[in-house]
Amino acid sequence: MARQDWKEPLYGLWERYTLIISILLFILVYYLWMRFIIPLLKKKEPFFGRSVVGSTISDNDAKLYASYLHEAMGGLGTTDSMMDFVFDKISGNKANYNKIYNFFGRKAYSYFGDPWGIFAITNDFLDLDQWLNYELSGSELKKWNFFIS
Ligand SMILES: [Ca+2]
Repeated sequence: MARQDWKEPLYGLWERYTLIISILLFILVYYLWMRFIIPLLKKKEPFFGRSVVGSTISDNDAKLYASYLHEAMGGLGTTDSMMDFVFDKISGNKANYNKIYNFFGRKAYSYFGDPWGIFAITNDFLDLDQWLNYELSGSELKKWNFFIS
């Protein structure tokens, strides 16, 4: 009787920790699975770069703008100001867009706004055209449509 009196609270405490640790472990395993294993297992289609002949932005800038676009579209909704910034830098030149497109490559896309596609469904590695199509609508999409192939 007396033994149970001191054992029970300890047991309860232990239970609580195992629950927390189990949840954290589950999240960690899920994250690693989605982030590293799935992309390895998945056979991605070959990615074909587009012509950048006549582009006026440097490789470094294109790389940077690709990361801006990823950031602008990755979260919930779309950060319009960042999209506009890059749109202006492209300055109507399709080769500039293509350069950014090439650096963007294919990125995990999730439909409910987690920035890095951690919870993306297996097949959802999308190129920049596809990202824009999912993220933009109305006049915003019309603006970018000239570049999208
Ligand atoms: Ca988004």
